[in-house]
Amino acid sequence: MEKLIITAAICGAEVTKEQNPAVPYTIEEIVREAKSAYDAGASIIHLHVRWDDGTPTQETKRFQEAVDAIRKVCPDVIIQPSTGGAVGMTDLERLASTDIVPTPEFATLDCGTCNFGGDEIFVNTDNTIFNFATIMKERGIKPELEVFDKGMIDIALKADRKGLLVHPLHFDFVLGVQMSATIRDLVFMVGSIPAGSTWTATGLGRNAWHIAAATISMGGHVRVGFEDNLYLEKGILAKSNGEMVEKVVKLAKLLGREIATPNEAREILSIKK
Ligand code: KMH
Ligand code: ZN
Repeated sequence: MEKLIITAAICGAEVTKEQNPAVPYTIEEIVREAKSAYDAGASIIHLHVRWDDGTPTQETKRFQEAVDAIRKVCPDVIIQPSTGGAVGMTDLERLASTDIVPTPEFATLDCGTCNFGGDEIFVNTDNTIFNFATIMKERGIKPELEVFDKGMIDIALKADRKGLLVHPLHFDFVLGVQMSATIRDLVFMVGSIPAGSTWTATGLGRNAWHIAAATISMGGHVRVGFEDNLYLEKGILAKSNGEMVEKVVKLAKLLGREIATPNEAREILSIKK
């Protein structure tokens, strides 16, 4: 089996220090969390940034500061800015994270509108998706196709039929937000993407670990981190993103999968550096 790529979603836009004091807000905290994940075996950092008070922002300058600081301690890591940002942000605001220098090699592309709990709706119209895909293609940014249910795979494939995506496609199945997170769900999603695509899976909250174990066994790649889950196990808060990455590395060892370095991850995902 291919080596395992571990993505650490270290911060997110929604989780807070009230929920877990290790959630990073400041640049120093973001760097600390990125380094802990990288040292433990993550080859990709999925990046959101915050102002020091925890408010999410997509401001280019703040992203640049975070990326430059992460690069100093994790020189070869793949940094994947979020273009999802936070619920309620405009498309222009969301894309500002990709205006950093050098242009990011990878970024998320959310492929549909999704219920985010309570009254929150994460809006991604077809035009938003096609526009983001066009811009990313023009700028040579590989999109990670974020899909929160099967319909979003179909929307991504619509973008593909319009010629807006470059193959091989890479999907991230985010299970447990809008769609449930059973192994049957995961198998269904994996069976619904084009042959030759690569995929990562993310289980929200308590779904993190059975989804990680199934994904490692099925040949996919794993995303963990505070954005998705605050607990190392039931009732025990994770002290760092690194602790969660370490748990994935242990599972991978038990299941006989080696861990990919950042450059091996670039190769597997056909990312140009
Ligand atoms: N924070 C969510 C509204 C992404 O990073 O592309 C969107 C999100 C997805 O986290
Ligand atoms: Zn995100």
